[in-house]
Parts: sequence; structure tokens; C-alpha cells
Amino acid sequence: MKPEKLKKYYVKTYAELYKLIDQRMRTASIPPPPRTRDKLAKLKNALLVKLGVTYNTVEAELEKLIELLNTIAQMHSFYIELFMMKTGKRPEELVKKFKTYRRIARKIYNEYRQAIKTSLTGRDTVRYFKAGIGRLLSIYRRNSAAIQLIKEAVIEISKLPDITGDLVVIIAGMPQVGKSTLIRKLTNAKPEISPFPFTTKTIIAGHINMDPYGKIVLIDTPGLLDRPLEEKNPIEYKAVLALKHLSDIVLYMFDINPNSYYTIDQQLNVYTSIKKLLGDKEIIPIVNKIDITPNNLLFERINYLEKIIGKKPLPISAEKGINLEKLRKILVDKLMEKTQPP
Ligand SMILES: Nc1nc2c(ncn2[C@@H]2O[C@H](COP(=O)(O)OP(=O)(O)OP(=O)(O)O)[C@@H](O)[C@H]2O)c(=O)[nH]1
Ligand SMILES: [Mg+2]
Repeated sequence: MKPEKLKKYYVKTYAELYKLIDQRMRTASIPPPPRTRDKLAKLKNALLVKLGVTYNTVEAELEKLIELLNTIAQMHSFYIELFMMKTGKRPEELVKKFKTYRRIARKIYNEYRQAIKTSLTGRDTVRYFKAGIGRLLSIYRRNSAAIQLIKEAVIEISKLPDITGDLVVIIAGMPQVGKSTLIRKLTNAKPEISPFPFTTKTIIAGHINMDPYGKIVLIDTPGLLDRPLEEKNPIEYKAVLALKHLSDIVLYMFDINPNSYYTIDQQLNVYTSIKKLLGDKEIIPIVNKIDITPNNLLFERINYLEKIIGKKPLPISAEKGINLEKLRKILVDKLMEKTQPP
């Protein structure tokens, strides 16, 4: 499912719901009571309609919320984890909770409708009416903090790209190594590029169509710092979740130019922690910015990295387009391996 589809479930805030109920109560058409001069019967008739309007509006909103949460529960685990990061709850847990509230709302409605019908004085009728409305509204009001978190999670998820493809390749690395520059060169995606860390704050997808073999999805991620998972900020954490849940393979980028933002050893530490996180998944190491790296330093650093990670990194310049055809070829081979097994 495309994340942007979540936008169709707009869930109201408490204030919006209150306003809507208020407006509907005012404009509700009240059917004429049986011909009677009985003032009490007229009053009951009008208040029952208004109570019904309130109940229906609250119930419809809870129903929409439940439908939204059920839809999220069926999404890719990547989105579910993002949802949990924001709300602290699994979507199924929340479905259960709001189903209970829906049942309670129905019970309150029936109880107070009955009380209004059987009340003996106008005063009692009004008292039951007010209490019923108050209790119905309080169900929603009491949950407004949780509903707000759900709304925020939905906004965030619905902005994320569609990541379905035949081969999902994640570009990872510390801030400023050139990840966004690379995805701009290889795909149609146009993320922002700047000389400041954490320019990329979310997950960005670009595609390479390789008909008839399939579609490669390249994913640009926020930069990762060299620190334990528990200390990562929410921006980095999105990158970690993408690596954990989405990737078929990972391109890990090093910036080896002499003025790089982070040292080689810092970049190696992040490489090692990603490797641990990925288990058996493949990481392809790349060294970027070779256009501004003197040759002797380039060889020295490539050898150093190879010795430690046991693989020769591919030297490229994302900006100048050096060796990008080689990189593209590697990705296409991986796609064929996956979609056309021998
Ligand atoms: N000389 C040179 N500069 C590059 C190259 N690739 C990227 N840069 C520059 O490095 C800086 C950072 O590039 P980005 O592509 O934004 O880096 P990023 O890894 O996406 O950074 P974050 O989003 O902050 O994690 C920009 O100023 C780019 O112009 C390259 O191959 N050569
Ligand atoms: Mg970036």
C-alpha cells in the first residue's frame, strides 16, 4: 500500500469533533412528535434527536480511527515501527482500545436514551440529556492526546515514499559523505544537498527501471552518527529502521577526502555497527569524493579500509560522475541475481 493513501482517513481533533456536533445539533431536523400538547413529549423528542446526533458523530469518528489503525497494522513493518516510535503503541493494541470505547459509547447512548424516554419531568429530561452528551464527548476528549499522536504518526508516514521494488538498495553513511548527491545522479529523485550535516531528514526513494528485469529502488537515508542505538535522534533512527526492515543490499559510503567531516575511523565504527545490525545482508563499501582526494591518500585509505573490512571499496565521485556506470552495473547484476535466479 502506498503510504500517501493514509491521507484519506482524516481523524478529527476533539475541538473539531465538538464543533461539528454543536453545528449538527443546531441544524438537526427534528421530526414532529405525535400530535400532542404535551410539552414534555416535545422536549423529549427534541433531545433524543440531539443525543442521537452526538452519538452518531462520535461513533463515526471512532469507526474511522479503527479503520485507519487496521490499515496501518497491515502495512510494511517499517511503517509500523515508525508508527510505534511516535505513539509508543502497536496499531492492533490501539484497535482493541478504541473498539472498547466504541462499545462503551453505544452503552452510554442506550442508557441515556432510555433514561430520557422514561423520565417524568422536564428537569430530569434535560439533566439526563446533558449527562449523556457529557459522557459521550468525554470518551473522545479523554483520548485526545493519544489521537493527536496517531495523527502525527499518520502525517509522517503518509509523507514517506512508496518503497516497493524488486531490489531495495539503501545508501547509508555518516552525514555529509554524499549520499543525496549519489541518488540524484543515479535516479530521478531530487533530494536537497548542502554542506551541512543532517540535510536529509527522512527517507527518500528514487527508482531505476531495468525493464524487463524489474525495478531497483534506491533509498537515501539521513546520516548516521557514531553512537549507540539508544542515543540516536529520531532522524537517524529512521535510517536505522530503513536499514533493518527495507534493505536487500546496502551501499555504505565513506568520504575519504582529506577535509572530510568525520574521520575514517569514525566512519568505520558506523560501518561496523551497521554490519552487525544487518546480519547476513550484503554491504557494498564505496569511497566517495575521489575528485578532491590526492592519489597517494586515495590508495593509502582504500588499502586501509580493505584491510579492516575485508573488501575492496569502490572509488567514486558522486558529484563528478566518476565510476557511476560501474556502480550501476553492480546494482543491475544484483537485481538479475534476485529476479532471475539460475
Ligand atoms: N567534491 C565532491 N563533493 C561532493 C561529492 N559528493 C558530494 N559532495 C558534496 O558534499 C556535501 C554533502 O553532500 P550530500 O549529498 O548532501 O551528503 P549527504 O551524505 O546526503 O549528507 P546528509 O544528508 O547531511 O547526511 C555537498 O556539499 C556536496 O556537494 C563528490 O563526489 N565530490
Ligand atoms: Mg543527504
